[in-house]
Amino acid sequence: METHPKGSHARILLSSVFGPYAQDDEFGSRSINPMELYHNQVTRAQGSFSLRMFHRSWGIMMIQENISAPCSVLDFPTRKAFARELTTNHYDIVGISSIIVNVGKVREMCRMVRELSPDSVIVVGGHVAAIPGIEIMIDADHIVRGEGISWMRRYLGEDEHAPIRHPAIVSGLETRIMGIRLPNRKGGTAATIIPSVGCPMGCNFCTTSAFFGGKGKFVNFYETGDELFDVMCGIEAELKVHSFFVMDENFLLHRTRAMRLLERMKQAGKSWELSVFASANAIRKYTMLELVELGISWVWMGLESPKSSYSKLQGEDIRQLTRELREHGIRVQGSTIVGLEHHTPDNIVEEIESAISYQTDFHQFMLYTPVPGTPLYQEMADQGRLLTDIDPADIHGQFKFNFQHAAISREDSKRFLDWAFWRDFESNGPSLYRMCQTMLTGWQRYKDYPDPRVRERFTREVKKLSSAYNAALWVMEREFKKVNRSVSERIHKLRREVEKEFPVIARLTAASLGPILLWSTRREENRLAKGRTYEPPTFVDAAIGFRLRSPRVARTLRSTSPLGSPHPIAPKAGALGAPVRSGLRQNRAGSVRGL
Ligand code: B12
Ligand code: SF4
Repeated sequence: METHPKGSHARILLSSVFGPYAQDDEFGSRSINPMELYHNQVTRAQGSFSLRMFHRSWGIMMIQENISAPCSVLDFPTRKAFARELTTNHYDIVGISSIIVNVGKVREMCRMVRELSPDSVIVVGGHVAAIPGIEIMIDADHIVRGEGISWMRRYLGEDEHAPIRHPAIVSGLETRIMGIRLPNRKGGTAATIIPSVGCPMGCNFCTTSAFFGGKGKFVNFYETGDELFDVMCGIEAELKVHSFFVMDENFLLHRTRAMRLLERMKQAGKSWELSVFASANAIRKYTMLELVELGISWVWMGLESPKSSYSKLQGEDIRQLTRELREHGIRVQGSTIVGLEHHTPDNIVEEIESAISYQTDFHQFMLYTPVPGTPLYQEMADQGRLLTDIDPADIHGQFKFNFQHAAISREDSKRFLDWAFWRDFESNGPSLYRMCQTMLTGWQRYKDYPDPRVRERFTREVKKLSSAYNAALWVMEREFKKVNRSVSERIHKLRREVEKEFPVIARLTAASLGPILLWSTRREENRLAKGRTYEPPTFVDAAIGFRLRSPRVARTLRSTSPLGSPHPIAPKAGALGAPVRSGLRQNRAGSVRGL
């Protein structure tokens, strides 16, 4: 492979695509597609109760940490900030990271680099590279498919097999719920840890599996539980966290690694909490006690329809598994695909109702979507079923089908999807309430557990439940009367239970904080109704040696420590103008009869 003539002396800029994101524009931003995880695809119908937060672009942070060349990361820039960076510093290499929906922004950024920094080599990586014919859609010198750390190391003439260093990443930023922005307290937010990329299961629609090699393949950054344990200890010390968001497509599939991690945690008395992604069959390889002792406190799993070819469990098994997990204090985030091949207008409502009846804490709904690079995309292309006039900015599973479904029209795909979100909210209540339920059950079950690590974890969690969350329950109970009285009664019952367990603190907080939260919730509901959206702040993690010329951009100079942590700059207020698609008011109109 060709290497850069300056090797490790090349000066590098790695950037994510520019914002704003949550508004419609000519570069492919869409109001329906904010730069948020929950509000984009999980709690989007939950109005002011939706969990709002941003996540940094971890792929380029990982690359930055694992090359020795001087490298700056620019995250969530505006177009202006990107232009300013290109003209303030001279970069030999400009790397752009993107997913498929943002290909229009990548095209514009390549154009800007050619104009403002004509000597720079342009490297484009991330999922956008999977688009067939991308080479002629954008003006880049290198398009990198798959794992980027090893590619960049090779390109710079560095050792691609050197151990992977993990940056200290705060998993979520600017968390907001019920109109309140939570304070950025050190250690208050989980750290992200990325043990591997890809998934060997190779489901034919799965873009992350396909991108990193497909069935039977994946890339492990940390092979063993020991390696993982050491990395986690480093991050724990740096960020003062006990809680980790484990960004691995199927963490529990790798049982030997997980069980060794548990052994090390026990030896060292680590009372960690892990939020993981795992398939149902992988979860079933563990007993509940193993999961609890390993600190699994949140699990994101596919709830494949038992009638689909992807199903890993039968319907009753899924129901039992989700119930069992919640009874052991493990929050469940279910993920349901809407518009599978066997779905028809006659059976889809029943299938969605069945998924909702599993009563998970969170529920993601996604349209069945052939994404470029996946086997499913190829199949659909071979069958001539891809809709060819769809803008890539609209192919993300939260809008409408991009293929000809046998029984469901493109327009109806959106209506079923929107209805699924609303129906889950209406019949199960806000996810915050469901989480509180799981937390209480877990605490009641494990408060006297012999292992002090486990007791400590549940006590930590329940502290929030007995204080601020109980005030939130008081608000949800009142506000939900307008939506579904029986859910409001369930919330009331839970609040009473919490107050029985913690009579003084819980009542006091509900009485003092409750009215304030009620006010902020209603204010937020009004803001959302007027079209308020939120944008992430811009970050510059500058390498030592780069100039700080722009007076408007405060940066962080990267420390030489492998765990040097990034900081935000120039926080930005939410942009007004986008139509709201969720909330207590709007969605009350959503009904199955409307379909
Ligand atoms: C965190 C995350 C987000 C964050 C945003 C993060 C950000 N700052 O951009 C949030 C939650 C906001 C988000 C939103 C969305 N996301 Co998202 N997200 C993820 C998630 C869960 C983790 C990404 C990650 O960090 N992975 C770990 C890192 C190490 O891997 P990586 O990013 O792929 O990077 C590696 C390589 O790709 C490569 N690489 C990456 N960049 C570059 C750059 C260069 C120069 C080079 C050389 C290499 C390179 O090297 C890296 C190391 O190997 C992935 C799923 C996943 N497991 O990856 C989905 C994923 C990336 N998201 C996806 C989608 C579709 C979306 C949304 C459209 C929501 C939706 N409807 O699903 C929105 C888009 C928002 C917007 N307006 O742009 C898809 C992308 C599909 C595709 N083929 O394009 C994924 C793969 C999920 C999925 N399975 O469908 N997302
Ligand atoms: S199990 Fe999940 S992560 Fe793995 S290939 Fe299937 S859908 Fe993708």
